[in-house]
Amino acid sequence: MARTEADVGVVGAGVMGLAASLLLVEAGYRVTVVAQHLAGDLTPDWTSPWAGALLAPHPDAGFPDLQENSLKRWHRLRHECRDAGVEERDIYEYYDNRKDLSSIWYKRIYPDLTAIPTEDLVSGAEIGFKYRGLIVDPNAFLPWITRLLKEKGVKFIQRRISSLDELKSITGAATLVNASGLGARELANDEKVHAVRGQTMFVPCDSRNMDRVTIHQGSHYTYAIPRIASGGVILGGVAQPDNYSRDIDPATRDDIMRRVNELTKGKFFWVDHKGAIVKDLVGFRPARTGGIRVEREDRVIHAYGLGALGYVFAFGAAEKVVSLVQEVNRAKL
Ligand SMILES: Cc1cc2nc3c(=O)[nH]c(=O)nc-3n(C[C@H](O)[C@H](O)[C@H](O)COP(=O)(O)OP(=O)(O)OC[C@H]3O[C@@H](n4cnc5c(N)ncnc54)[C@H](O)[C@@H]3O)c2cc1C
Ligand SMILES: *[C@@H]1O[C@H](CO)[C@@H](O)[C@H](O)[C@H]1NC(C)=O
Ligand SMILES: CC(=O)N[C@H]1CO[C@H](CO)[C@@H](O)[C@@H]1O
Repeated sequence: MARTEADVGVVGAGVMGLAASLLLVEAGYRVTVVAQHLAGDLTPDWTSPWAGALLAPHPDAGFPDLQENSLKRWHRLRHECRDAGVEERDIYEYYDNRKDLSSIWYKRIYPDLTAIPTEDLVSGAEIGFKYRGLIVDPNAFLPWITRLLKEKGVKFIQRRISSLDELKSITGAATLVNASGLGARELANDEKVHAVRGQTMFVPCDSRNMDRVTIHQGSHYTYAIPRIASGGVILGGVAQPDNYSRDIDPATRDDIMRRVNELTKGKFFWVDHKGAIVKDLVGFRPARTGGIRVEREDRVIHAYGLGALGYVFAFGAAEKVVSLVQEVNRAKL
C-alpha cells in the first residue's frame, strides 16, 4: 500500500496510544498500532492495567487545559458508552499540604465542588472537598477501546521495536506517534523519563453500591477506588520514585491497610489483607521531569510522560496529537 498522508503509525497500546488512535481514526486517519503489550497482558512491564483509576484532575500536575479537555471526553464516554468501564461517583479529596482551596483550579469544571467543614475532616487533613466525578476500570476500558478500534479498522501488531525507523518500516506510515510510556526513555532518548513505583491491593467485593472514592494527598498518598466492572475495590498506595522492585513489600500492605482505615473511618476493617482473596498489584508510573510531553519533532509526535495521571490526561493529550498530525500534513514535511 502506498504511503499516504492518511497513514499514522503509533507505538504503544497503553491508554495514551489507544486514546490517540481513537481520535486519529475519528479525524479520518488510517492507524496501525505497534506494541509489545496489549490489553489483557498483565505484566508490570507496562503501566495502564495497574491504575486505580480515578479520573480526578490534579492541582499540581500542570497542563489544566489538557486535563479539562480530557475530562469532557470521559464524561461523554460515561454517557454514551455504558460498557467502557467509566462510572460516576462522589469524590472526596483530602490534603495535608495546603491551607485552602485556591490551588483547586478544577472548581470551574465541577461547580458542585464544595469544601468539607473543618469538623468533618479526616484526621491530619488540612483541607477537604467533594464533587461528583468519574472513575474508570482499566480491565474494562482497555479491552473495550481495543475492540472499538479494531471495528474501526485499526491494525494491531504485537512486537517490540528498538527504533522509530523500525516503526516506520513496519507500518508504512509517514507520520509516527511515540506513545511508549516508560519505553520512551529509550525510544526518545529522554533521560527525564523515570518510573515512580506503585503498590496497591485489589479486594474483591460488591463495589456497585460503594458510593464514593476517598483520596488523601500530601505527606501520604492513600486511596480507596471502586473498580466496578472487576467487582472490587483498589486500596493504595505509595509513590516511590526510581524504585524498580517488582516484589510485594508486606510492610507496605500493612501500612496501606492502616492508612485506608484511618482515612475511611474504618470502612475496610472487614478486609483480611493477609488472606488469599486479596490481590497485590505493582505498577510503574511513567513519569517525566517537567511533566507530560506532547510535542512534534518533524514527523514524530511525542506523547509520553503521563506519570500518575495517564487516564486523566489521555484524551486531552490525544486531541493535541491529532492537531500536531494535521500540522505535519499542512506543512507537507
Ligand atoms: C498504582 C498506579 C495507580 C495509578 N492510578 C491512576 C489513576 O488513578 N488515574 C490516572 O489517571 N492514572 C493513574 N495511574 C497512571 C497511569 O496508569 C499511567 O499514567 C498510564 O497508564 C500511562 O499510559 P501510557 O499509555 O503512557 O503507558 P503504558 O500503559 O505503559 O503503555 C506503553 C505502551 O508502549 C509499548 N511500548 C513501550 N516500549 C515499546 C517498544 N520498544 N516497542 C513496542 N512497544 C513498546 C508498551 O508495550 C505499551 O503498549 C496509575 C499508575 C499506577 C502504577
Ligand atoms: C523499593 O521498594 C521496595 C518495596 O517497597 C522496598 O523493599 C525497597 O527497599 C525499595 N528500594 C529502594 C532502593 O528504595
Ligand atoms: C526509536 C526512535 O526513533 N524514537 C524517536 C522518538 O523521537 C525522538 C525525537 O524525534 C527520536 O530521536 C527517536 O529516534
